[in-house]
Amino acid sequence: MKNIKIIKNRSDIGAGTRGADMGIDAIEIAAINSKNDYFNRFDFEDVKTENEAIYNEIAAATEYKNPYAKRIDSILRQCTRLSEHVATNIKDDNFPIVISGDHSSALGTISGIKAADAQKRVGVIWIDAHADIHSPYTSPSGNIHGMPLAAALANDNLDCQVNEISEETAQLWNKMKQIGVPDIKVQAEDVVYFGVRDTEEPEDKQIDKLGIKNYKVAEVRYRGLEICVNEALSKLSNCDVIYISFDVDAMDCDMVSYGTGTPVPKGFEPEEIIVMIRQIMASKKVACVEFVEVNPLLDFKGNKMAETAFRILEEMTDAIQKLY
Ligand SMILES: [Mn+2]
Repeated sequence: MKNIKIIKNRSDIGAGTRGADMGIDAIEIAAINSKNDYFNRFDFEDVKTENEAIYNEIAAATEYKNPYAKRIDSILRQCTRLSEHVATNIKDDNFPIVISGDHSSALGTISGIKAADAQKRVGVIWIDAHADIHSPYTSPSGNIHGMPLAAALANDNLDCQVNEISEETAQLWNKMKQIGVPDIKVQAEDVVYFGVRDTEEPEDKQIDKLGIKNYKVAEVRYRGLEICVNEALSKLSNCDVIYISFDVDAMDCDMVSYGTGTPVPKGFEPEEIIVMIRQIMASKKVACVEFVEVNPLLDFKGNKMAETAFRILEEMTDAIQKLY
């Protein structure tokens, strides 16, 4: 049985709104308030953050130079650090559960999975309201939490270029693609989306061009969750390992909570996420999972988003303990 390792990555500098760095603590408080000793049961590691980049004048000057990839120098360091934590734990035969702030971290996690064994083909199941496949060349906001998949695929989508980026941004962005291993981490055919429903035009074109399958909420309900997850797993059957990236905004904000940076209605129910993740876990191919974008500062239902995330985390951990 693998030893579970919780990796706490309290970083929110890839988001446009502050507070996702507190998501981990909100999840821990959800556990404490339900008298659950979850966070005492497992080993954990804290990843050093760069969150001071928000206040630091030098970093602010860099932000001015990189408007289409805000705080990219700090995010590059943060993702590199997270990548090292993930790679070390996988090499030690641990099962890393990464709890991050904003979703830019996923690039670090994927890079770490690839760095642990570059020969292994990595499949990605991306459960999210957003496609996160912008590059600095296409992003309307310049927030890097919308870009991790583009960096992992090493695909800038230049056909849809909107922004003229600086030389500095271009160089740092290329370094983002080199974290962990110098090559691309994931092939487009090995990526599957669940629940993506809030995209911009350059992303739509890129998803079409790369042929990435998106299991929309309506399709999943119409065809059946089990059938869709089975189909996704068979699409990834040539992958040696699978990474699950769970952005809590995949869930329906009206039904669950607005405690996340970019809430979107008409998403999944928590129960659907639990069934989905349990079925993916049953493939016994999952090497790492990540939870992101819980922002308790935006939650007007108390701590509901973190409580929901914790419930999913517990179910998922139970599946890991039984199967890995
Ligand atoms: Mn996301």
